[in-house]
Amino acid sequence: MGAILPTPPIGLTPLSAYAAEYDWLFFGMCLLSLCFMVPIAVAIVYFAVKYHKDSKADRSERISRRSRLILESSWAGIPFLLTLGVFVWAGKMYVEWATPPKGALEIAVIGKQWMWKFQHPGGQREINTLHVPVGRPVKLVMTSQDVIHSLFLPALRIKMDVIPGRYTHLWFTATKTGTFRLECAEYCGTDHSRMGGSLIVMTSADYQSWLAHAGTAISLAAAGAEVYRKNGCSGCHGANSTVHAPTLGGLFGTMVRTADGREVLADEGYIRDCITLPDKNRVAGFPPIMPDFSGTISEADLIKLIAYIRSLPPGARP
Ligand code: HEC
Ligand SMILES: [Cu+2]
Repeated sequence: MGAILPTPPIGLTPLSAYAAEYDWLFFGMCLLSLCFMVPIAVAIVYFAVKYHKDSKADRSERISRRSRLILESSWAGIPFLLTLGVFVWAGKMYVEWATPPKGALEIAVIGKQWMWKFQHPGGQREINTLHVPVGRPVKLVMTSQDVIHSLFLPALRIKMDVIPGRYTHLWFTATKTGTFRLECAEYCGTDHSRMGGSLIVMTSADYQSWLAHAGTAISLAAAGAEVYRKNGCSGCHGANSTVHAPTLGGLFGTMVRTADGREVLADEGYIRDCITLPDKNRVAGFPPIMPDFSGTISEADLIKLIAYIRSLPPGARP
């Protein structure tokens, strides 16, 4: 694992074990390419000169079938095994990149022309600056309010598209404190080049005091309760409702059977789709009457609503 690897000698200092390992993979591939490219280039030039049309080089020697077989299988086989090794290493890193650990600190990210909006679980909001604690896994749950953006954190060697109508993820565990760059890596209009800011990694204690001073006493989930009430969700999903609608408490993370017979994981994206694209996943055993709230609930409110639904204990019907 990356934790035991020293920092590679060149380039921007990596800010996580993943980033350090990423650098080794990158330098390893460069080195491997050089190891093949240089001898092959030298051999091409050497043989081109030695056997050019008018040269008197001895061309009589014939290579035996057996040596040809050995030669050909080794120049096909050795690079194949080496690149397979690169593939396995990169595949392992991809899985690591794509699998946020359970219990990571979740921060909501909304990209818009031309700024980054961040919201912490306690409701603290910030623009173009992201404060995170050191040594703790952080998971970014990201969406866009307009066009496609891409959040790029060079020191962490991670980047992910931020897409309207969908949630994408990034996660990392920063290994040292400091201020690092944060950028949009997808051309998104006039001020794309200015759509950046900073990632500020703080000690756990500094982060806690930053949270305390950043205002907003109301958590994301509590703010979501207000969105839930305002939009009349309880009219159907509440305990006193006469409408036959599913219980939302305990829904998050379970598998839902849809009316057309599919099994869908109830993650952020699923709940979002239920609210903004209800026809996509009608729940089996219920009348298909969940209204379409697309366009009426903002991205920021959707994030709060999802936090609220996640916070409900199993069986709760508020
Ligand atoms: C008119 C009644 C009604 C209202 C209002 C309503 N829902 Fe629904 N909702 C339903 C019904 C019925 C279903 C199940 C059938 C379906 O998917 O259409 C459902 C399904 C859902 C699901 C999927 C549940 C599951 O078990 O997979 C979620 C999440 C959801 N609603 C959230 C909301 C939220 C949030 C609001 C308020 C913004 C809301 N609903 C407003 C009737 C309603
Ligand atoms: Cu952008």
